[in-house]
Amino acid sequence: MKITISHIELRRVHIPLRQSFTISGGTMTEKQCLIVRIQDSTGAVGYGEAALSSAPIYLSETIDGAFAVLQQYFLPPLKGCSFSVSRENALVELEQATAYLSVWKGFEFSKAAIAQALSHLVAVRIGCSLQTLFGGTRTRIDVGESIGLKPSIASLMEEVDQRVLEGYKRIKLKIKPGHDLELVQAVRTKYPRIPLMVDANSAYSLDDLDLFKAMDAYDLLMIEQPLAYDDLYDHAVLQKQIRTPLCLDESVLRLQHARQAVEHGSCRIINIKPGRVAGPLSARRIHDYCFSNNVPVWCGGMFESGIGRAFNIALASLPGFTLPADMSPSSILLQYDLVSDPYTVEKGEIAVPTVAGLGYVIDDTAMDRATVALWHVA
Ligand code: OSB
Ligand code: MG
Repeated sequence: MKITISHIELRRVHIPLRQSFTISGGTMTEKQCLIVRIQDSTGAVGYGEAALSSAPIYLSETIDGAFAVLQQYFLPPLKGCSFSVSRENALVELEQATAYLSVWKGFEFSKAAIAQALSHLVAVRIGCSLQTLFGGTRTRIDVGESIGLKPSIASLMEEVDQRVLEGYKRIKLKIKPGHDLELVQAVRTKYPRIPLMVDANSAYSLDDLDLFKAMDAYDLLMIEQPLAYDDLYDHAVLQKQIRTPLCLDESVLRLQHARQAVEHGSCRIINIKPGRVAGPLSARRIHDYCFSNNVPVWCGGMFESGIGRAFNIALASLPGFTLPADMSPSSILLQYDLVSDPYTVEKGEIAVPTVAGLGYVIDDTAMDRATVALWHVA
């Protein structure tokens, strides 16, 4: 069948967080993101989310920059464009439909929003779930919680206690220089056996080697992105000197980086965030490479709304995603969601939707309430 894009909308949405979230680079009090909505000539609709932060505290792409680039470059060429899709060949056809984006450098989260919206639209038109579209097999996803930097160890322990009680399958602690070993020590002393890991969001350098050697004593599942956001080399130097596996997040933006990291020994685990790697198709390629090279992967998050999370869940159901995902539900992260039926986490697991399309129902009232800017391709 043929898909002809007739209408494209871009929104900036703001949703207050239930509690502020601090990583080594700064604090977020509000979830801000961009939502792309693409409609075809039959009236079918696809949504995608650029799950960014407003300040460049994670990577360099920001909401304002992404909005401008989507407006000026990425979205206009799609209007009026046509492509064929079939159930048998949908992923190849989606690759072709998004190939025009590859001439532009960077802006992975913006590209991801388009790839998601087109994937959603294709899933609707051919009548399959996102899981089926991407080739996922798992029926449930294991969930871990990512806990931000807290004002005190007592407040950190309170949140850890609650999540352990609720059955979350792994605890991830954000760390930064001066707030690291004592957090790990406190949690490990109280919970000798829970799967525990830390995420530094690039806050350290090789000068901190002794700290990472000391972390080897705490049986951590992994240390996520300790060194620079664009580094592969120093991570390999560090990995050779410690036992705990390193996991890369920020440093892997596409398949080539994953391959270089694995070949060079920069990490033993990769966090695949579909937004960071320019969308679900690229995420699948990285998964397939890691799966065939026995490198475990897991699905990271960027506090996506129910829209972005739908793609993360579908991808996390692929067979190589063997470690718990950062997939806490909107009920603990956001004041409200952009879907009316957000998923829940029961005993640390999420059921993967099997219905055709996104798997969740867009809440138009919530979407309008969250919208602070709206633009259409003319
Ligand atoms: O590095 O994983 C990260 C949130 C903002 C910026 C960076 C990160 C995070 C998270 C979010 O840990 C976890 C989630 O989406 O549940
Ligand atoms: Mg991370």
